[in-house]
Amino acid sequence: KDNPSSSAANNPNTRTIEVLQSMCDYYTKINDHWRITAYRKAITTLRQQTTKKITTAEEAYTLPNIGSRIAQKIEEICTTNNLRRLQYANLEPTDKVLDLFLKIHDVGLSRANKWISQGHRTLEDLLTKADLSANQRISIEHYSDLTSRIPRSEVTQLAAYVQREAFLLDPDVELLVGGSYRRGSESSGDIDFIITKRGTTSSSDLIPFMDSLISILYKKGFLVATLSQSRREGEGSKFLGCCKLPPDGKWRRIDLLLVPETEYGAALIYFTGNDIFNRSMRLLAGKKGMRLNQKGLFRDVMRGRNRVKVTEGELVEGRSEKRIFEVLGVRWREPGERWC
Ligand code: DCP
Ligand code: MG
Ligand code: MN
Repeated sequence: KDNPSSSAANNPNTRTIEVLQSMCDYYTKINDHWRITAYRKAITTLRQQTTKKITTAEEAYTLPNIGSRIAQKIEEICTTNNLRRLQYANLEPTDKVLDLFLKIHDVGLSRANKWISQGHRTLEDLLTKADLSANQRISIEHYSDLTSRIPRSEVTQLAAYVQREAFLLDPDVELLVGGSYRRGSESSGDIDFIITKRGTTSSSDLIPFMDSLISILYKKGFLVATLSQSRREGEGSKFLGCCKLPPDGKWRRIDLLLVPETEYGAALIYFTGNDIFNRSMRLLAGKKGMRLNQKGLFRDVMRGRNRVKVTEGELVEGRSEKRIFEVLGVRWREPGERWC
């Protein structure tokens, strides 16, 4: 029989197992039997992976007894060397501060921990003593607005406001609200617009429209901040910012995503989510020798060493959401059914 300690030392997944084990210990403390079992099974599977480090959720999910949620956690552990949820689970005072800081736009674990190690404990500390980017400052100044959920009725109003201005600029442009709103959630963290127009083949075709829309929405007092804006063709053109219903609505996070008609179906799937559903769809595409991303479903993607992509492959379908489900051989799921 193997010596358990020596095999543990050789297992490239030791660190991951350690973190999962402390999650499991936590669930043991709170008597969550279902999760205890799920974590134990996942740990057993990882212990058997003695030659390969599992670093992505996709890889993890293909292994026996690892579900999509734990698969995602494995990826998070490998990328951050820790797990946010675990730190929330313990009630150390610094963890509450961490929780507070992590909700600031663009702040990840390393930034938040750095502030903590510099002695900052409150938002006021950050505003007065920390070295902040313009976006971090905006996000802290409007912290309570930006971290509160947006009621569905308000998302509807915000959407109507943007759609009206967009229609006046160009009646042929279509703006649909994706994300949690499209899945039917009673409240959302932000508002995600997917913007397209018939006849477009590149997101850059929509950039002049986006520029005019943004400028008019600023003039009207609807847009109040720009967090980032990308006009690059590769990952698509988008605007991330903050808006409010004039004259004195709460500050809300808004995302505008420009999508050409040729990619609309794939973009709808991606931006409707949820993220776990997206992972399982991409995984399924992979199992069928295809690749799904926010631009389309592709076949014959050439990969070289270390699975690095050599070519994008041949586009199978991009326009139609329904068609992508069909080609993948999965039953159509209404947006409200797209979680896990
Ligand atoms: N998305 C994803 N993977 C990510 C982030 C996002 O697949 N890491 C996709 C799925 C999400 C969509 O983009 O549904 C929109 O992202 P949001 O962060 O706005 O998430 P939701 O709209 O789903 O939820 P929320 O109500 O918190 O905004
Ligand atoms: Mg959203
Ligand atoms: Mn969003």
